[in-house]
Amino acid sequence: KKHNSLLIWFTGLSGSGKSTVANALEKALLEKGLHTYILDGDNVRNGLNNNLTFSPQDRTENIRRIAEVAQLMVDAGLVVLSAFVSPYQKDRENVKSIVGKENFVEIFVNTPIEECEKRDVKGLYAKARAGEIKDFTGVNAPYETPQNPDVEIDTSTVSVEDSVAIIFKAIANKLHL
Ligand code: GGZ
Repeated sequence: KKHNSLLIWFTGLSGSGKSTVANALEKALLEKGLHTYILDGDNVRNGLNNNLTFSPQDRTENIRRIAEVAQLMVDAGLVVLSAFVSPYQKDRENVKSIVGKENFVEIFVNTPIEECEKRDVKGLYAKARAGEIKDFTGVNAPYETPQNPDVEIDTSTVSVEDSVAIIFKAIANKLHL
């Protein structure tokens, strides 16, 4: 492989800690001199994918476009960290086939929904419970548990720092570190 590039795919419920861990991991990778980019809801759903809802069909299209963008970035030599709920197994498998299995690492942020809901950073769980959001993952839309993730972390019991160390160890080999 020409570049030190990789797609690090975080999947998990809203509030599970995907973005927090991805941001901390990015810092560690930057310190190693790698070139990185974070894809998340803030920079993708507000722009490229601002015509998509949270219906099953639109989530599939959301993830497909993200995978194609990530593929270009991996091609350009970046370590891409992505933080999307990505609740469907078939969508995550499609990402892996788009970027190639040798360029793909799956991180399952398996924080219990009770903890995610307790955090409720954006108040979305409360709204979903009140019936104000339909199709909210974990409340009234499914989350299909990853069957064979490369790494699984629970941010209710493992610190961000330790989570980064665990992931770093799992990917160091692939990044020739
Ligand atoms: C799940 C939703 C929903 C619904 C808005 N279901 O904690 P957040 O706020 O920042 O992360 C969630 C984000 C999920 O967008 P993704 O693009 O990651 O989803 S998917 O991969 O399934 O396409 C949450 C917010 O958007 N949000 N409505 N109904 N999360």
